[in-house]
Amino acid sequence: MNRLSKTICILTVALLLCLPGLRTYAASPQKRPNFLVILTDDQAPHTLSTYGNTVCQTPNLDRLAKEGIVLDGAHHMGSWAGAVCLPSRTMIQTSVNVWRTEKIPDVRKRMNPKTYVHQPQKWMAELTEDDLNYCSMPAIFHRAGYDTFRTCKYGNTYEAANRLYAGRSDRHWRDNPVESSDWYREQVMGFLRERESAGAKKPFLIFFGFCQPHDPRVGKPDLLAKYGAVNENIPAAPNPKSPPLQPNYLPAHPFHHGHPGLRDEERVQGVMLKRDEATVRNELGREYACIENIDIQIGIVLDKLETMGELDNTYVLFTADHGISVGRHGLMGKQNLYEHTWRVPFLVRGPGIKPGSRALGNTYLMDILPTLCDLAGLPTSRTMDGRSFKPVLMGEEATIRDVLYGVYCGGTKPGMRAVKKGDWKLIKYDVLDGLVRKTQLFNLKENPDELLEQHHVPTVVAMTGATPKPNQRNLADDPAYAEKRKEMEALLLEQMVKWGDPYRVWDQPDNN
Ligand SMILES: [Ca+2]
Repeated sequence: MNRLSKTICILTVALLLCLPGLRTYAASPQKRPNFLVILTDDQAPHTLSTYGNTVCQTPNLDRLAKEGIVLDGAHHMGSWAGAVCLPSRTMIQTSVNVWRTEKIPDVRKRMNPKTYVHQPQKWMAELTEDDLNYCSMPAIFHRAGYDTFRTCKYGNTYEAANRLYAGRSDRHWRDNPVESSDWYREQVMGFLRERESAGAKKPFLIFFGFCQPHDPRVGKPDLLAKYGAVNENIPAAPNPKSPPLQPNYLPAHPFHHGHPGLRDEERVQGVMLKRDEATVRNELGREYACIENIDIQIGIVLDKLETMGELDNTYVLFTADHGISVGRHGLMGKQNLYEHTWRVPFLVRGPGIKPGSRALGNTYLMDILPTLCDLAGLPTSRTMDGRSFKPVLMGEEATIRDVLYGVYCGGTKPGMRAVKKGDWKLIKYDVLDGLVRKTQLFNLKENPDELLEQHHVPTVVAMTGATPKPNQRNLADDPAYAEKRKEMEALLLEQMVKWGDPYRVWDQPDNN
């Protein structure tokens, strides 16, 4: 290199270092964000104060909501099995839609704790780019240099992706449920303490799951007492300290849900087929006791992240695998498409998110993975059906889609379908070999709790203390809304075609 070339080279380097953007990059490359994805098992948004609950106390989740964004329109897409967890959790890990999850050959495969040896490096190495799990949550973030860790339940969850987390500490959902939430928290704390002592520099992705408030909702004694609930020997009269009935409580659903023998509707410990006030209020007390305990565990982890100086560089997401009824509409389970069950709570805190913000979002759980990729600056994959809602989190958009589609067909076929657009929602039931064929049409702005004719019955009003307005009912057969129903019916069919729904309900054209 001659003198002139050297001079030009030095001047060029000096000029580049003077450019503000490049100088910043050269001095300190931007730190990549961490992710803490918190997932509860069977929790309706309505259990949190940020969604209007005035009884269940969750100060740590309230803080998360206050310091981040709350989504009012987060949904799971549905299920083809009574175990709604299974497709839901598969959608979270892979971002494929509900019907595609059904076709995954090993989707029902379970971990056997007696023979399981965790070998994530081996399993990662065996993946080819054609494998769906190549673009699963743990695989993508592992390849991107993240330290991935998972603690959650095994059983009714997607094993082929779960085993790809570099660190894994799972246990069965029925294994000592009263202290399970503390146990899951301790697994995360152990992971964080190890990172701390090792001086770990890699960014992390932690998948932090709980197996509550799923039944049996075995609460700790002090929290049960606080919510006037007991685990056993439920009194015939309601405990006055137990939570009040929900405004859409019913003593029975007006028609059969279509899944005979369904565990969640018939065999929940302490509930079984009972829907009386004392039983439902006791179950709500048990549920709230479990949720407050979960909140305590989340608080401990968030405090630890703050102490480690990691909290402000971490996206903390809180959601559930689906909602649940617990007495609303006379149902107990998660196998329906009312708002309490179709929707999920969704809170996010992290870099760039305006504290105290709120948006509709219109998201599915399968959107989580592309969103995490987007937030981490990683490419998404063509295998994903979900889409990033980062623009919603950053306050740039209110929603990422206009229309939402929901499925339940774990019982008799074709089952239930729902579609929602704007204020309007349609649900159709075609079950028990044509014995139940029903349509419901709701204006959710005027009737957010999806009240039915049965909610107007004086004995029900006396129990809930909520007097419905005349138009707070199913509008499907009201001639004034015939056009709206027609429009929503067409929209439902369009969505069923779009997502590859293999079934049609009785009044839709045959798809053969
Ligand atoms: Ca669940």
